[in-house]
Amino acid sequence: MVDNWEDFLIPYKQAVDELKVKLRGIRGEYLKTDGRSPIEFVTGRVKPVDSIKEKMVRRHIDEDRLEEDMEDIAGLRIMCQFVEDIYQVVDLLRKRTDITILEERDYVHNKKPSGYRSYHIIFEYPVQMLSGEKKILAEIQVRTLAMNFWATVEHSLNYKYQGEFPTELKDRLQSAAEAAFRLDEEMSEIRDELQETNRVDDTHNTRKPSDENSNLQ
Ligand code: 0O2
Ligand code: 0O2
Repeated sequence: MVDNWEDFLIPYKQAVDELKVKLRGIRGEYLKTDGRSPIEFVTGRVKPVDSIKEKMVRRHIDEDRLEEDMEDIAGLRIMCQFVEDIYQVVDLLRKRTDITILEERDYVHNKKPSGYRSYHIIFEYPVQMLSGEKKILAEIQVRTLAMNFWATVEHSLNYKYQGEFPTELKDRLQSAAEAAFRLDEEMSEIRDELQETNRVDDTHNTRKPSDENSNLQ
């Protein structure tokens, strides 16, 4: 049993705070070295006690098994501009030595029935407590800005609606999720075409002097 929720959540809060600093640090490092980062912004939260209790009932999780069975008490979100950035961030997370990945769920290419898309990573993270090291479970959701827009609005509609959506509204939410994904695909295509245009321009620019030289010969 959890005697004191505030005390129980201390290592989770510590983990969220530490990981926000670390992940925002990666963004800073990218911006400094490359001028652009696959991480647009990072948010994080400790699951509120009411939501923990609601999920315990919904998922039949025993209070004594919370630490082992509830993976998202500490949750972070990484927002990216492009779908490709999601996989770059995931690769980066796989290489980190401060987190031990236990499970990956690719809802980007295997969307949930609701239309939801994101890449979820469940991992173990060691927190240094007064009493020594404590390993906790945590979750990082990696998604594009468009996926985040859809999930945020759908989540708040769901919350307000307090129950199952009528079928017609479910269908419309699913097609809104598809529209968001098409937007992601279109933005990636535009980026690729711009890069191609720049590459061709660069090739022309670097060729010019030698072209001029060959004219001189
Ligand atoms: P900046 O300079 O505003 O970018 P905290 O721990 O207090 O820093 P907290 O309480 O976790 O932040 O807030 P939250 O909601 O998790 O937001 C964290 C960061 O994400 C903040 O940036 C927000 O500005 C940024 N953010 C939230 N929503 C959006 C959004 O829709 N678009 C963009 N681009 N950023 C967003 P910083 O790093 O605190 O500072
Ligand atoms: P929060 O803090 O409100 O975001 P379950 O929680 O049982 O549905 P499971 O199998 O434990 O799911 O994990 P899953 O499905 O990999 O991830 C659950 C989390 O993903 C949810 O957390 C949401 O954050 C997000 N998510 C999954 N499906 C949807 C969806 O259809 N719409 C939106 N908006 N978000 C979704 P929680 O528990 O809801 O917590």
